[in-house]
Amino acid sequence: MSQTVFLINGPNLNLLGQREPEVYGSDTLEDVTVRCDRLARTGGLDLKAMQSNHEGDLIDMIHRARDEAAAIIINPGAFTHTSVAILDALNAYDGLVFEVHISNVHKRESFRHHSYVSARADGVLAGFGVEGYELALRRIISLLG
Ligand code: CA2
Repeated sequence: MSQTVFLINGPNLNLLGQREPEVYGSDTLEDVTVRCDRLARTGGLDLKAMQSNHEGDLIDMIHRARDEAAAIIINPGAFTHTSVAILDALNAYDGLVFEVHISNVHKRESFRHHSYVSARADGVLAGFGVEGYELALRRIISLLG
């Protein structure tokens, strides 16, 4: 049976492609998910994608990953910079974790420079636009394959 990768997106990322294209590009979250889904299948993996604006839902999904996923790709949105609870959930997960930010958070306001999630992540991509999700997935395919 194929191994599963969870693609988890946090608050406001449902608006991708609808606002601020100069920062986040013009692809929608659906576009990103379709591309990642295709790439995962090419690499022999299943992809399960979810987005939520609610911290508890993201934590519940990370808990589900403990039994269901070999890797997580997560863009926690603004919770990146605030959520010890998401870090705690990821610390209770044994698989691979890749943190993705569409924008280069280090080139932006100083409150975006710190990430709680990076303390757990096996890799961090920032500033590669939405291609960052596919780059993270390529790395997972090469590690799991
Ligand atoms: O660069 C990233 O991917 C971020 O995780 C995006 C978060 C931001 O708070 C982080 O500092 C960096 C914000 C997501 C908001 O997404 C939108 C997308 C399109 C239009 C409006 C918001």
